[in-house]
Amino acid sequence: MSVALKRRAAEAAFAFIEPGMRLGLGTGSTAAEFVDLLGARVAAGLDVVGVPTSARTFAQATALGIRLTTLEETPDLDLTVDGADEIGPNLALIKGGGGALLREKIVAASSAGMVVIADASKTVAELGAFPLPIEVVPFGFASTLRRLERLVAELGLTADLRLRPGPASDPYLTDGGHWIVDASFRRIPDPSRLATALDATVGVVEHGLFLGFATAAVVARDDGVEVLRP
Ligand code: ABF
Repeated sequence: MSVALKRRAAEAAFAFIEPGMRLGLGTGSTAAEFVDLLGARVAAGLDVVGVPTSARTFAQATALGIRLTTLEETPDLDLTVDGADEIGPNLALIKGGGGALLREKIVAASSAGMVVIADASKTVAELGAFPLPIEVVPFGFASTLRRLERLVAELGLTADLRLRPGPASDPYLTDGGHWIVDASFRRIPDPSRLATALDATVGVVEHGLFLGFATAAVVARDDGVEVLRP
């Protein structure tokens, strides 16, 4: 996906921003474009406050001089702007390819609205081609993985522990100190059913199915921007 399209989607998201808003700030390369543009608007006088969804976004927003708060200080947010790995029917999302799904979901759940920014390659007729990230507690991992494998294997598919990039095969560690299993479902015909099953799996902290969160999606194409609603 081109940086120009990410930037175009990020720019168009400002149609949803009003002075004084309490914003959730997403993670990933598209969300980073939004934070970058927000930094410029803040420098030009826009007064907003943000809650970052990752250590990466915290560092970026701090460097840009964006005023930050926490959900402890500000538990109710107006709007979250974040990217996604897949955008399906009714704006059901797969998120978490960037490893920040837990904080992303908590921040989205604390927000009155959520605008997803993406290029058109992220829109799909059915979720599941992108492996679903599932955040798990390291304690008892082998046991949790068996439960997940049972769930996934019914469909003949696989669940793999995500590793850190590099030669050592250490698990990827989230900001919350958890690990991530990427589950290849290929097709998720009934996202709510799968979300319910994952919510009931002991050892799973959170999963990347975001159902009923997005209130709009700003999708950038070569010839312009389209706003999708659920
Ligand atoms: C975050 O960043 C994640 O939920 C999602 O996994 C990822 C999308 O990244 P990018 O914008 O770099 O494609 O939004």
